[in-house]
Amino acid sequence: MVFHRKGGGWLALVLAAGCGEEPQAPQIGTNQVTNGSFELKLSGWWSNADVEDGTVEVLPEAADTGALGLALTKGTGGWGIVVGQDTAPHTAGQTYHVHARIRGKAGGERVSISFHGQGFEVEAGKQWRTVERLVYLPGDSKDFSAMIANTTDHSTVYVDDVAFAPTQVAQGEADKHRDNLMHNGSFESGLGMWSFWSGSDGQGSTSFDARHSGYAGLVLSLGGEGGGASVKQALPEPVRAGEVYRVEARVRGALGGETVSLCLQINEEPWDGPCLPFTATSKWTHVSGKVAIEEPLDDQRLGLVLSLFGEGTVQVDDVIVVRVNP
Ligand SMILES: [Ca+2]
Repeated sequence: MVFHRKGGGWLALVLAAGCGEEPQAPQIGTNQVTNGSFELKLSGWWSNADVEDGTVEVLPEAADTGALGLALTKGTGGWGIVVGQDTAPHTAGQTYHVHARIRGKAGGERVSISFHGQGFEVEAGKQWRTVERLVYLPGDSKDFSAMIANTTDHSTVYVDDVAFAPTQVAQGEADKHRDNLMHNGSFESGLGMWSFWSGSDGQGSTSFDARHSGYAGLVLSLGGEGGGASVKQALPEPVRAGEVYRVEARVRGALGGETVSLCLQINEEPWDGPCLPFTATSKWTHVSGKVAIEEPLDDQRLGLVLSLFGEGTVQVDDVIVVRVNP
């Protein structure tokens, strides 16, 4: 995903594309955190260093740019050593852009970043890396915190240039569908609300080239190790026996012949639930079908799971789940 900040850059992209109807790249607004560069030491930030086994320091060797940066050192107690900042409330359906520069003292440290309760995890390397993600906030929330945590025992993570900014994104077909039970079904907010899983070497990301509508779509790929790669999103409410859902998605294979399935699946062993298996072609295909909820799944919380099986790459966009009966 390529991001464009307000002013400069975006106009050039429109002119280069030569078309006024090109979908709009994410438009990043004003940063909501103060002192994200830690030049004012820990001003504006709170931490849990007084209750957890670890330290929160601002040090010259933790700086990527400027004079100072943040060092989060975790011991063995608790979940993680955390810094946070309370920011202005969001409204339902808003997207935020998250930016940070991160480096691990040893490399391989796990870093958890969240905004208003929507989070993700990244791994630090021994060199500075840019973490840049979109998060999607489905509803109102009582949690207004922006948080960064080092969750790896006996390790130190350096952090600099932290920003959380409200972001305008394009609306795809799945977003415009009034009864869609999926949030961010057109992947305009990156993988916001979706969890990616692979049992082997699978990858999941969003890109402009994978769009069917809007500005972005999902790319799922698997290498020679096979197995599977999936994205999953929980339905907002438990399902009832006798209900019928229509599930649909737009899918295009890199070569054609890739094996994909769309399932409504329970979120625990034995992973039961109705599925629509299909084979991708090299052109966009509208996969659509109805699935019925049977008695054993009554009152269970299901998720939509879209999976790729076997080596290959598929593009996916506009995932829609609608309850059609009763
Ligand atoms: Ca899209």
